[in-house]
This record gives sequence, C-alpha cells and structure tokens, in this order.
Amino acid sequence: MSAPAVVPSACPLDCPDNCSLDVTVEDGRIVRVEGARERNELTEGLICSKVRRIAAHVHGDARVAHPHLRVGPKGEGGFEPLSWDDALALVAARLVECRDRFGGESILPYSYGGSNGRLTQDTTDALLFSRLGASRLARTVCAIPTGLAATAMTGKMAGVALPDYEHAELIVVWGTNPHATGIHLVPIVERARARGAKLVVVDPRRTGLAVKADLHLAVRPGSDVVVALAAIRELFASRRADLAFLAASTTGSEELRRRAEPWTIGRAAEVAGLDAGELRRFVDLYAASSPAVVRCGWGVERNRNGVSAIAAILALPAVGGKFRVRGGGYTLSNSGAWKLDAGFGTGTAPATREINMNRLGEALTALDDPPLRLLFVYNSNALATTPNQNLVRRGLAREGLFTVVFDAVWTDTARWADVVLPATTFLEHRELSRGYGAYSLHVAEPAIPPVGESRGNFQVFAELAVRTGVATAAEIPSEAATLERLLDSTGRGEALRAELAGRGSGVPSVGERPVQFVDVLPATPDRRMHLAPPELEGGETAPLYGFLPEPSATEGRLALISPATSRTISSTFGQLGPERVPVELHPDDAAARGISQGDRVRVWNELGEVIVPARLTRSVRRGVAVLPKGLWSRQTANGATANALAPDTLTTVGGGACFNDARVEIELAPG
Ligand SMILES: Nc1nc2c(c(=O)[nH]1)N[C@H]1C(S)=C(S)[C@@H](COP(=O)(O)OP(=O)(O)OC[C@H]3O[C@@H](n4cnc5c(=O)[nH]c(N)nc54)[C@H](O)[C@@H]3O)O[C@H]1N2
Ligand SMILES: Nc1nc2c(c(=O)[nH]1)N[C@H]1C(S)=C(S)[C@@H](COP(=O)(O)OP(=O)(O)OC[C@H]3O[C@@H](n4cnc5c(=O)[nH]c(N)nc54)[C@H](O)[C@@H]3O)O[C@H]1N2
Ligand SMILES: [Mo]
Repeated sequence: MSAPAVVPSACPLDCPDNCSLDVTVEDGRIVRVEGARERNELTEGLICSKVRRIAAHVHGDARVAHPHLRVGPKGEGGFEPLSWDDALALVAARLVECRDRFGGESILPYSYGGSNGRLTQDTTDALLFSRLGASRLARTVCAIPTGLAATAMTGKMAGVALPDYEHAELIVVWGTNPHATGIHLVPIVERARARGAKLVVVDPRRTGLAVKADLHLAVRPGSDVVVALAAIRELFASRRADLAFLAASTTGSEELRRRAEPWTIGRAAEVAGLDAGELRRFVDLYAASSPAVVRCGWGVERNRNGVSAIAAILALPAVGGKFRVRGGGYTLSNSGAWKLDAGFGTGTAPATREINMNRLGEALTALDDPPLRLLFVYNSNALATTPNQNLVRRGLAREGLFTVVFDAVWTDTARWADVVLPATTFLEHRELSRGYGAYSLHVAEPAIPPVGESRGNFQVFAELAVRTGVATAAEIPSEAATLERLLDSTGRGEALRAELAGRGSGVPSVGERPVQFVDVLPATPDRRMHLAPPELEGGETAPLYGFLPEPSATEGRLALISPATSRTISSTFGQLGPERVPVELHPDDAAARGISQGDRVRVWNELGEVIVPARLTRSVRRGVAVLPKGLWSRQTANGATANALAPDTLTTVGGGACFNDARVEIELAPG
C-alpha cells in the first residue's frame, strides 16, 4: 500500500477547454480526478462530470487489457488474448503482405481525435503509414467548414478569449451548447449577465443557456446562413454598417452585400422558421451593443450550408463594426493559436490517394483499384461516429478485409476487429495537448502505469515501423525528442521549457487575451479580413452565401440533429452511459404521429432505422428530432444509432460532414 499522491495532469480530450487536473493516485490506480485551482484561469477547480468519473473508464470492465485475436465469425465477439509479440508480428506481416500484393493504397489508417493529444497522433503513426504508401485519410468528420472559413477569411485569426466575455454587453451563443461541450463558458456568461450583459442564443433546441437568454432564435437546422445574411443586409440598409472599418480592414464587402441583398428580414425569418419581429430584435440588439461577441460553435457547420453559414457569421462583426474592443468580435476555434508540428510529415513520399472519412462505408464496400484490404482504426470509434453506419458495418463485415482496432476500451468498432490492440489512456502516457477554446498548452506526465498490457500510440507505431522494415529503430526520434520538437515548433520553445522546468512535470497554461484587430490581425497575406474569398466558392451549385434549400424529396420529414451531450465526448465514455436513450421531439410533432410520452418508436429513413423510446419536449422546436451524438449500439433497442440515419453527403467545399442533414420519419414501433 502506498499513500495517496496528487499528480498534476491535463485533459487532452476533444473539448475546447483543455482542463488542468489534479489526479489522486493510490497503488497505481486513479481514485479521484478534480479540476486544478491553480495553473489554469479557465479550469478554476471546475471540471465536467465525465472526466471526474474517469476512473470507471480507466479501470472499468470495458477496458482492453491485452492484445486480442478474433476467433469466431466477424462481429460476433469471439476473441482470445495473444501476446504483444505475436500481435505485432501478425499486424506487421499483414501490412507488408497488403503492400506487396495489392499496393500500399490497399491499407487505410482511420483516426480522428482520440485523446486529441499531439504525441499520440501525427507522429510515428504518420511515419508508418506514409512509408507504407497507405491511402491517406481526409479527416473531415469535424471542423472542416469552420476551419476552411476561418482560414480563408482570417488565416485563423485568434478569437476573443472566453474570460473576456465578461466585458461584453451582448453575447451571442450561436450553434453551441456550452453546458455540454465546454462548461467553463457557462459561469463566465453568468457573470457577464449579472453585470447586465444581454444574451442571445441561436439553436433549434432550448439549451441550458437558451432558457436564460434574452432572445432565443430557434432556427431550423441548416438555415443559419440566411439569418446571418439578413442581419448583414439590414445593417447595410439601415446605415448601421461600419463602412470605415470595411474599407480599411476587409476585402469583399461589396460582394458580401450583393449576396446578402435577397435576404430581407421577412424572407430569412420564413426560411429559418422564425418570427420576423424576433429576428429584427436580434439585429437591433446587435447593432446597438458594444462590446458584442459571437461564440460560434460547431452545430452550425454540420449540414450542406455549413461553409456559407460559418462565413456569414464570421462576417457579421466586421459589418457591424464590433472588433477592436476587449470582449468584442468572435470566437470560433482557437486551435490556430499554437502551430504544432512534430516533423513526421511525409517528406518526399509520393502522395497516395485520399479517402474522405465520411465515406468510410463506401470506401470499404465499393472502392476499387485497389480495394481496401486492411483497415487500421485508432483514436476513433468509427462505427459509432461515422455517417451511414449501416454501410460502415457492412464494410467491416466484409470477408477479405483485415481490421485492426487500437483502443483502450471494447468499442463498437473493436467488436468487428480481427486484432484488437490495447491502448493507454492519457492518464497512462505522456501527452502534449492544447485547448481550442482556451489558449492553453499542457505537457502532462503519466499519472499511473499502463493498465494491463496497454501501450501508447507512439511506441506501438514506432515498433510497427521497425517490424515492417519501413524505418530503423535508430532513425525514429524518441518520444522525449518529439516532445521537444513539438515545443520548438510553437516558436516559443525556450519560454515553454522554462515554464515547465519551474513546475517540475507540471502543466504550463499560457493565458492570452487578444483584442481582435488590435493585438491580432488576420493572418492573410494583406492582413485584411476577406469577406468573399474565392476558396469558399462551391461552384455554380453552391456559391458562397448561396442557400441550399431542403431537398423536396424529404419535405414533411423531421430534421434529425445529433448534438453532443454531457455524458460522452463524441463516443468516448459511451460504455458508461445509460441503457436506453430516447429520441426527443416536440409534442405537436408527436401528436401528429399518434406518439405519446415513452412510446417505443421507430425513427427511420432510407439509410436505416433506430428503435428507441420517445421523449416529448418543448425544448426542441417543431420539425426537429434529437438523438445524441456518440451513442453506442448497446444504447438502442436495435443496436443502431443516429449515424444509421445520418447521410454521408458532403459539404461542397471541403467534403465536410453533414450529420444534421438527416431527415427522418418517426412512427410507433411494431411490437
Ligand atoms: N461533453 C462533450 N463535450 C464535447 C464533445 C462531446 O461530444 N461531449 N464534443 C467535442 C467536439 S468533437 C466538438 S466538435 C465540440 C462541439 O460542440 P458544439 O459546438 O456545442 O456542437 P454540437 O454539440 O454539435 O451542437 C451544438 C448545438 O448546435 C445546435 N444545432 C444543431 N444544428 C444546428 C443548426 O443548423 N444551427 C444552429 N444554430 N444550431 C444547431 C444543437 O442543437 C446544439 O445545441 O464539442 C466538444 N466538446
Ligand atoms: N451523428 C453524429 N456523429 C458525429 C457527430 C455529430 O455531431 N453527429 N460529431 C462528430 C464529431 S464533431 C467528431 S470530432 C467525431 C469524433 O469521432 P471519434 O474520433 O471516433 O471520437 P470518439 O468516439 O471519442 O473516439 C475516440 C476513440 O479513441 C480512443 N482513444 C483515446 N485516446 C487514445 C489513445 O491515446 N490511443 C488510442 N489508440 N486510442 C485512443 C477512445 O477510447 C475512443 O474510443 O464524431 C463525429 N460523429
Ligand atoms: Mo468534433
């Protein structure tokens, strides 16, 4: 028995906040995780309930403790443990065999956020797969519309720091639900409100903040672009646009104005399902308030109009003249604040074919020349999180496909693997992480030794690179050296190292509070904000700021959105969630379908069906149904989740995901 020790750590999981943690460890086990009071002005002792309970994830029944080999039929869950040596030998042999017989492109590495740390992604994994000449994965499941718009318009200019929202007179929370997805904004908004700030929420659901808002615009999913354009048009038309700012600091304002012209308040309100009066109130409030800040989230982007919607929302503060004051402007992702590069880029390797991850199902079932023979899933629970789930499942079931899943828990995807490799969690390996809401950068040492035989990504991919013969052990930088490279790549290596040294194995948190257009300018070549950048044009069918209406074929159906909940991060921790999760819909939509509270219903479209209880609630606007993101198959009656209904259609620019373009019918389930 050893006395409990409190170890400093940081949460690298896919969330804007990047909390500083105090982890209590006893006998090599996590006994408690709390938010650190010091080291981080955002965390301030507050962390989410999921990570507070992470011991159940790290030490729970769903943990993969050893490498496993499939013994029964695919997908039926028959696995036997095998040694790491045998597992690595087998996987390396399959990788080499695929490359030699079918070409490297028959291999597809599939990964997304995972722990979202920087040592566990784009390091030795990139080395292995690029040297094998594997197909490349376009990581499009998230943040493509937001990233493209922010890059083309501002070169990813740093956003308003969340603590600076306390200075705002008006806060607009647009398509994000901080109560679930970034909790530290909630007390900040509350403090600003206590000081008299107004709050507007734009969301099809009455979220925790919408309940308290001065104005809640419950837009139809996918219609934000016309709402923002109507506001822009009105600002110009009523001479409340900041023409001096537009002339001095932007390009493209005339083109933007021209494209906004058709969107009168009345017409936009009709398309977005709003009352024209409330839309006008929003514009008046926005025009009259300064500092005014828009917290733009990712709920806006997950549909066919995502790119134009994000662009129009980012243009709003430029037209309204809201920059240049503390607490005024916008926040989107602040991921651009840290330029991090571990230096494992493909270098001179010839570019291989690229596969859009939103089309995984199609890639596994229909791709030719060569067909995919080996799928290596890590840092992702693909079957739970990728659209067109039934096609993905069909792909995973394909004989002739060899699937490796490298994860810390027995995910839905792992059940379809041929080989499962046990991964460490971020509490068991060294990690470097950065916030994308918070301006933080953390280095955290392992809090506990690896659980079971689990190993970290860095080590496993390095070993596979050696075993496949694509690299020698001597030429692969160590994990420690890679960490140094990452720190140096920020351009602030010395300062960061000094800060780290002062804190032992601690966690530096670098606070920054830039005022947009004062402390930071767009990182575009002319340092101006580009309001109509050609990079965002989607051709004749999808011009920038063009609104793509609902396809007429799905008229009358409900728009199924699948936002994040406070129980999971994407699908991470889904094994700990409740057995049954309801679909939420408005009582009027339920009544029209003869559905009562708690009824077992079938949510369906051409792609699939999900059988769940119905929950009737006025917190969802009419015409919309909600099934959360990140469910596992165990959480519905038929094992399918929202992604069984989500189309694998793409945004015209960038190939981004359109989860919230799912259109469904709901009826009483038979039986
Ligand atoms: N607890 C928790 N935290 C998370 C995550 C998680 O899964 N769980 N995920 C992390 C990740 S990967 C991401 S990308 C972020 C995402 O975090 P958010 O930006 O909050 O994104 P979502 O949860 O997808 O959706 C946010 C809100 O958008 C609304 N919405 C849906 N469609 C539309 C629309 O067309 N227009 C408008 N205006 N609103 C719409 C939804 O009702 C929802 O309330 O959160 C991160 N943080
Ligand atoms: N219907 C619907 N689907 C969605 C969304 C939606 O809005 N609606 N949102 C999408 C969004 S925003 C995102 S970002 C994606 C995220 O989709 P995914 O990237 O699949 O995210 P997770 O489901 O959290 O899966 C991450 C997995 O990585 C594992 N992992 C964590 N750390 C490590 C590590 O160090 N090594 C290894 N080998 N594994 C590790 C975790 O245990 C977990 O199983 O989901 C998307 N899916
Ligand atoms: Mo995401």
